[in-house]
Amino acid sequence: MRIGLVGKPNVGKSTAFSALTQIPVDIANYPFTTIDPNVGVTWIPLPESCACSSLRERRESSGRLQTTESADPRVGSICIPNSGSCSGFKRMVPVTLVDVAGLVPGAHEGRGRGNQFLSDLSRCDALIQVIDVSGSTDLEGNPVGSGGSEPIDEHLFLLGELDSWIMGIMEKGWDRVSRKAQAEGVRAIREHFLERLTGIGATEYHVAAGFSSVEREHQSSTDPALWGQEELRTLATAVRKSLFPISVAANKADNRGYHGSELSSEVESNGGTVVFTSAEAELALRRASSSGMISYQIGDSDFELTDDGKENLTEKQRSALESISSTLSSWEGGGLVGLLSEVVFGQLSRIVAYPVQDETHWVDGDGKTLPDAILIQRGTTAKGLAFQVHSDLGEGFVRAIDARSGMVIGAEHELADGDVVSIQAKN
Ligand SMILES: Nc1nc2c(ncn2[C@@H]2O[C@H](COP(=O)(O)OP(=O)(O)OP(=O)(O)O)[C@@H](O)[C@H]2O)c(=O)[nH]1
Ligand SMILES: [Mg+2]
Repeated sequence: MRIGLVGKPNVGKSTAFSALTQIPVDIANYPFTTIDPNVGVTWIPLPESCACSSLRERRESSGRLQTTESADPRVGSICIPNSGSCSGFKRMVPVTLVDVAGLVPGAHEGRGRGNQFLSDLSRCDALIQVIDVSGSTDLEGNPVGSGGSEPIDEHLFLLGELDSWIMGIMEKGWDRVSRKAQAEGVRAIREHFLERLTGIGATEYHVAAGFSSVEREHQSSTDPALWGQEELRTLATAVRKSLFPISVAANKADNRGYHGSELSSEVESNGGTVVFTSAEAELALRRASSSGMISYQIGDSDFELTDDGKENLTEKQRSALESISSTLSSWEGGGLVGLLSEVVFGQLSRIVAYPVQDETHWVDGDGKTLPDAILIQRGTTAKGLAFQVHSDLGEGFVRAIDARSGMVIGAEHELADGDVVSIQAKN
């Protein structure tokens, strides 16, 4: 799972990146602080309890495990994650974040940093646009104090730039291809687009979505060989929508309450979500936590002072942290982590599957309990999961076993959320 943080310069993309990944990066109140992209990993909790809670129940009811003691540091969890963690059956799974340079109007014509860096977004499953809702920066990211750009303008120009970028990729060689297509037919055109767009992650599915969109919106343009700018733009927009679903972090919300509903309706009508955030506030809590002053879980708005904190923080520092936390808890949506979870589990409809080797004990070859929690697309089959674990496992797939029921499942069986699956393959 890979998510890109995009937006105009100076909105808090790097601040959000740093709050989520705990990686220190350059943050400053002027445009183009970030030039080369930052890439890092953050962790989000699965919406449902980890499968180790079912395993624990089974073991307890068969008398093979005592009930949890109150002093258990893992609060009942018995899995051994290869990556991430699990405590109180709250299983954390990794999400890769990419924080790129700011985008300004006209980027596709080379303005600002141009749009070369957009290729860094190519393999992203979704984008989060960070928007400055405080009005403290103009469309180019210059600090203006107040009265900066309108959030809806910030959003629409970004969509336009992404479309122009995709269109620029599609247009290379178009004249030649459209001439050729007059002899060879539509297939040559579809192949051209696919060839041009695979580099940014598009498949036949995305190109087909683009073609359907042109058919709907330009009903008289039946011959693709004669398509001009308008049809190509419709195609680019449709490809962008299916390739890069977008949600919005309405950031710097600590600075000014923003009540515009125009942005929300635009984003939501395309399947996205808007959540109020203060990346700066979340980063401050995160820093206080890593310096040992407070105990704070990323994604929470509450914290507790540690003994160190009680001893070392001044009254002013304490009340600053408290005011940050009360601001964060006054907003719905769970801040940056809440937004990420909504993108992954809501907008992208990801569910989780736990591949194991031994369907009786739910362990891998090394005896590790439920080591992997893999995010899969809803509708993924048993064989699809096998491929996601390893191409050898997919190619040699023989059958799988649903470890919860003990039943054999075939290659085409669609997995459900939380399935524990043992895959048997020829080696
Ligand atoms: N008030 C407030 N300021 C914020 C918030 N998030 C970030 N900032 C400030 O906004 C400025 C820009 O933050 P960055 O994270 O560098 O922004 P960016 O979008 O990465 O900027 P570029 O890399 O230049 O595109 C910094 O001064 C941050 O401290 C926030 O939630 N509230
Ligand atoms: Mg930055």
